[in-house]
Parts: sequence; C-alpha cells; structure tokens
Amino acid sequence: MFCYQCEQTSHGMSCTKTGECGKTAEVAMLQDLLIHKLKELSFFVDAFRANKKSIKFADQPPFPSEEMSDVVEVPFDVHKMNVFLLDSIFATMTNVNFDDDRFIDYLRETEGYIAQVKAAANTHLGLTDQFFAKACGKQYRQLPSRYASVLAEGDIFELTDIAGSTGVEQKQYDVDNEDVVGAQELVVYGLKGAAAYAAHAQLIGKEDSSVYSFAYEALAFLTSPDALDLSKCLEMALRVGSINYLVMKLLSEANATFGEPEPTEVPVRPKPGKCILVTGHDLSMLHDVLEATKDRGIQVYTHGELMPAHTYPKLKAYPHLAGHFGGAWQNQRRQFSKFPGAILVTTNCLMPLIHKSPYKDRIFTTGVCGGEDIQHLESTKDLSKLIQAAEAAPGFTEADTEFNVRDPVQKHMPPSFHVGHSYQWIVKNAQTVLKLIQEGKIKRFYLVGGCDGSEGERSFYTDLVKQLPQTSVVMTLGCGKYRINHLEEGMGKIDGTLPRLLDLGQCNDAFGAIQVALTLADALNCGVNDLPLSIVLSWFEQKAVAVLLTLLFLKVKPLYIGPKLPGFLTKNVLDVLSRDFGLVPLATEHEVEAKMSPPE
Ligand code: FSO
Ligand code: SF4
Repeated sequence: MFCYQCEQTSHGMSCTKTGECGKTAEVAMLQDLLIHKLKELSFFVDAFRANKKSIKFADQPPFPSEEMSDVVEVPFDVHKMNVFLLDSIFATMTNVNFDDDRFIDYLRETEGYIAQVKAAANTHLGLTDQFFAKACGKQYRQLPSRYASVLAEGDIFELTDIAGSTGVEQKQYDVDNEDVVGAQELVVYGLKGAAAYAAHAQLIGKEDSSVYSFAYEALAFLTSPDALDLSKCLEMALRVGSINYLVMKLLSEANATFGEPEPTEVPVRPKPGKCILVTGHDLSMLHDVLEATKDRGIQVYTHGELMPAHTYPKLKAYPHLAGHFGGAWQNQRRQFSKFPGAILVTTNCLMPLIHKSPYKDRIFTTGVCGGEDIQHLESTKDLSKLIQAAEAAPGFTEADTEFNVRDPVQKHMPPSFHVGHSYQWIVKNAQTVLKLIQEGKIKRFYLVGGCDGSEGERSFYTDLVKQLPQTSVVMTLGCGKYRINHLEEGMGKIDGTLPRLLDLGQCNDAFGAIQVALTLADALNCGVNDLPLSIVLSWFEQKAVAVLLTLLFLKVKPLYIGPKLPGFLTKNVLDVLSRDFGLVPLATEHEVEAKMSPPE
C-alpha cells in the first residue's frame, strides 16, 4: 500500500504498511483499485458529453443535459449510477469505511456499470476497449485480463495483487515525475471531499447534474495524457474547487430544509435515561433517528460535527434532542466507551474498533460508512437494531446529570455551547457588524477552523485565538472548532452585543464563511482580499482539501494552512500555490502571527 491522502500520513510522507488511521493494506489497495475502475467508468460516460450527446434512461431527464440535441436511450438507471459514483468515491475518503467486503461490493457494482456503459458507448460512439487502452496516458495502467474472474471469486489476495498496479507508487514509477503525480492526486482528493458533500446534499434531495458530469469529466481526465501536464492538473484541481463551491451551496440549501440555523444554547450535561449518540455530518439521518425514537423515552445526543444540528428549528423542535456529548472525532474511542447507550455513525470520521472496544456491540454504521466488526444498518429508515441496543444499554443515571464524570473531556467543557451564528444570522445582522467596524470596535476577523486531529501542534489554533485582541472576531467551523470553543465565555462580546466567537457550523459551512466575506466586501465597497480578514485552516482529510481548492479557486488570499503540509504536495507544486495563490504553510511558518496582517 501507499497512501498519503490525509494529514496524519506516516512521518508526513506516506503510509506503506498499514494506515495511521487504522486502514489495513488490503482496504487501502482495494480503494486504489476502486478509484482506478471509476476512472475507466468515467472515461466511457464522459465520452458521451465530449461527443455532445446525452444519455437517457426511462423517464429520467437526459444526462448530462437536456440542452444537448442528441439524446441516446440507454437500458440502465443513469441516476442510480451517478449516485453510486458519488458514494463510492466518498467511501474511499479517510475514516469512512474500513471494511474490505464492502469495497469488493463496490468494485462489483462498478464492473456492472462499466459493462453497460461500454456497450452503449460501443453502439453509439464506436468506442472499444482497444480505443480506451490507446487513449490512456502512461499513468493509467490496464489491468490484467484475469481481473474479471478474480473479482467474481472475491479473492482478496489476488485482488490486492492486481491493485498494486493502480496505486501512487506505480504511478510515480511510470510517470517519473512526483510533481505531476501529486497534482493528479490533488484532483482525486479534492473530488473525494466534494463527492462526500454532494452525497450528503443528494440524500436530502438537492443535486445538480453538473456535479455528476464534472466528476466523470475529472476522473476521465486523469486517464488521459493531458494529466501528465502539471499546469493542466492544477487547472483541473481549481475546477474541483469551483464545483465544490456549488456543492457546498447545494448542501447549505439541503440543510435549510430543516429551517434556518438560529443562535442556540446546546447543553453538554446529559439527562438521565436511555440514550443514542449520533455522529458524523448527516442532518437527515439524525432526523430519522429523532423520528424513530419519538415518545420512546430515549434521549438523542449529537457528537462531533453534528453539534450544529441543534440550531436547525425542525431538529431542535424534538424535545428529546437532549444535548451534545464529546468533542472532535479523534477522541471518539474514549468518549464512545463512556457513552452508556447506542451509537450511530452517519459519515466520517470513524475510527476502527480496537481489540476489546467496550462499545463494540452498541455501535452501528450506516450509509457509506463501515468498519470490520461494526454492525451496519442498510438505511436509517429501519432503526430497530439501534433502538434495541439503546434499550439494552444502561443509559445515563441521575448522578451523571450533576457532573459528567463519564468523560474527562466533557469535564473541562462549559455547561453549554452557544452555536448557530450562521452566515444567515451574520448577514441579517450585517448593519450591526458594519457599525462596529466603522466605530473601530471590530478591527479584524479571523476564520479559524477546519478539521481537528490529535497532534500537539494543533494547540497552535487555541494559542492563536487566545492571544487575539478584544477588537477581533473569530469565526469557526468544522471539528477544528473544538480547539477553541471552550474559550467562548472568556472571549466575551464586542460592545456587549456581538459574540467574539461565532460558530458558523460544519466544515461544509465554509460556504457560509464565503458569503459573510462577500457581504462585508460588498458593504465596504472593497474586494474580499481587502477585508480585515485572516483565514487559518486546519486540515486533516479530503473534505478540507475540497474547501481549500474552493478558496484557491475564489482567489481568497492569503490562506494559512496547517498544522502539517499535505504529503502529496511537492515543493514545486507548493511553490506555485504559494506564489500564484497566496497559500502559506503553517508548518514552516510558525511565526504566522507576525506574518498575518497585524491584528490592530
Ligand atoms: Fe472534521 Fe472528520 Fe468535517 Fe472532516 S469530522 S475532520 S474536514 O471529516 O469533515 O470537520
Ligand atoms: Fe495513512 Fe491517512 Fe491514508 Fe489512512 S488515510 S492510510 S492515515 S494517509
């Protein structure tokens, strides 16, 4: 295996024996193989768009667009394939799915789609396997002919043997240019993050065919000789950033089906009784849990990135949405052990079970998530197993409500969090904010957020916020917020009205941060980069890569990023991103406070 897609990659270089995340070599290689096969699928799907043709199944609208005059009828469910594409890309993201059997299923389903799309491409475009093989650049190896039978048998040793030719190491050998391979992977990783967000939005009923179409185009590009050109790869990476802007907008609209987020106090002290903890990002799955547990005497708590769920009127209306338990993802093993109820993992970030995990029998995954030895729920429409596990577990006692001794992390938390200062709320209060700027009471905004992780260097974000002057406002989002939200009370309010710490929501609410910046720039009649705004992003996995590419695409700069640099970005690529896009690595710039525009 060779994986360097996330920030915790071994020694900042690559995981080569087993993942720091707990991913086995088998799973890592099956993921490489899956991305490889999705590129092949994409080549044949994208060929229709490239030839100005749409494909159409039954009464679905033509894909990718109604506007293409030439529409070809196909005998397979195109929309289902599009959703499958997003889900299977999403499944390869860090801390999503650790189950090799699920990847074999994904590979088999991919093979089914490839066969159908190829047949259509052969009939309508005259494309053949030979044509595909000739059209590929040297970074894309053809698999041996035994692949189909090995996959049918599900022989994992043979499959991983074949998968060896689809990984980064092989590409580095074949292409002999680490800059190019790193830039190709930047496209893939950004796409993984965007696909995850798009899958969340799709589940709540918001989608846009241009997102699917772009995903096929980007993956097809990665098979072509064009992908051997560094500048073309970087161009494609920025297009990933562009599509991710649209995707985050879709997700923001999708989440708005639960109402407009509003300032809300979220308790962190538990109530006595049976309980379920829901973690991940997915509001619709949380909604399903709340519906299924209505009037059953079970309290529902959020964990990690789901804390913002409390701010949505249609979710907070459930009286048994009782509070929040625990902090960022990397503390989950300790926190889940202490949670006396059932646990549902809706999306990343999942950590695999370790030997004797005490919550082994009461943790469930759903959607694209999965882990070996973790029970998987096909859908959140049937939650009977989760409810049974909650009822069988002890639940919180009266004593727990006094002081949450169960969790050493919670012990240091304030009794509640104030969340829901969403972009909609800030935009609504823009006149107040502008007045405070004009009166000199706000001198600078900081966006400090992104992902959290376990490294000590991440205390940098806490230290940074602690030393900011009273005239600064800090916006935060993502699970990186847990580095700073315990400072909330001490930070106080500007002029007694505007909280100095504004929690914008999940990492995908970077869309909201951009809207705040655009609104302020408009009102102050200046460009976004002329605003008194400093952006400091903590990154961990590929959703953060997608957000980063969006900010690069929007030319928002400077952009401080840390705590470590992505292992897949070579020095030459970083130089380009620093020079042309104002990316400033924190890893090498610990004097960042001095480098940032002065706070006063
Ligand atoms: Fe955190 Fe994990 Fe939201 Fe990420 S939970 S680290 S950027 O997956 O997705 O912020
Ligand atoms: Fe290593 Fe991250 Fe890849 Fe896991 S996802 S194997 S930690 S680089």
